[in-house]
Amino acid sequence: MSNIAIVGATGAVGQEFLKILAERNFPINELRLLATKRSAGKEISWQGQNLEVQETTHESFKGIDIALFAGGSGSTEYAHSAVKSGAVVIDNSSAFRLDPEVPLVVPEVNPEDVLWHKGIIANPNCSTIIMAVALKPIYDLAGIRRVVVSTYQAVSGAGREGIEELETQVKAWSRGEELTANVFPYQIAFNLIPRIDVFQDGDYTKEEWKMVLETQKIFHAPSMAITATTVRVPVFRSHSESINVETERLVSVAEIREALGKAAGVIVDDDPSNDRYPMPWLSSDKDEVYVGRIRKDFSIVQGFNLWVAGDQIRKGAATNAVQIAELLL
Ligand code: 2RA
Repeated sequence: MSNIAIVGATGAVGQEFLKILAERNFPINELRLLATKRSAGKEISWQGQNLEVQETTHESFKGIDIALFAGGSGSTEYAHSAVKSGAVVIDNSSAFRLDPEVPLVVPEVNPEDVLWHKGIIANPNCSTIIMAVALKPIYDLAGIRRVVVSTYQAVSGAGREGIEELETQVKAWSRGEELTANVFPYQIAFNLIPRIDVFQDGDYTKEEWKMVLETQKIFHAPSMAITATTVRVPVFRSHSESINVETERLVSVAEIREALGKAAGVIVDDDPSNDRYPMPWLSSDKDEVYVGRIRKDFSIVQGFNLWVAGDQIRKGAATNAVQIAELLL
């Protein structure tokens, strides 16, 4: 039985941690809920217990075996203190993901990397996790030379505030009122915004660079050519991704579909004649990554197209982190 701390326990991902730990019957002796001063004192009911949220301090981790960090600035401030107290940190922020001393893990892809952690294990970005789960069986079957991905990312990727902004704008629209944008740079209701996070080198956004660099690290494939365009869409939950893959070796669509069908964490939902394909409606509140629209890219010799949908709060964050914790048991 482990002593577990959740840092950021009151946010969207923190709340999902509680749900997933309960669903998966994670063996817990003590569960310590930590958050900012503003949330300290709140009571959260979990598995028949009333747990009081404590303010996160550098002394909060005494006796903790595994500290799950939901993300945000708390990671850089407290992760090393948690490690010094003897905890293994599983961090959902981007702070340590590209640190060569920190493994970046998707359990279906590179579980063995937890073996070399030095106290911190990084949870990849949600859109990266969803893509990596879908790419893994193709990578094992035929190798991957190049990936071109476009994402369609739910507003809940920006947290509870993102959900509230879409709801408010849709209600204002239905009443014929003016729509205001605060969380996103423009109105998101009935709109698409091709910008997630800040713009960086080459006019790629930070989200797009995450997909490129994190995927190369997870697959230990720095030469895997990847380009990404990440887009915010007016969907509440689940990220969808259009993925074009060029394989190293010649394979058929049937071989790819078969490999995906056998892959851990994947559900193939691909029957165009019966209008079956992945959608956020189907993938939300699930841990599996749904893959469909599997077809040849006729424009190149070894090209394939996939359409993927996955719950970015579950598999894209909380479930992936808890699965990493399970690897430590
Ligand atoms: C987003 N992946 O969707 C980013 C952070 N969760 O906003």
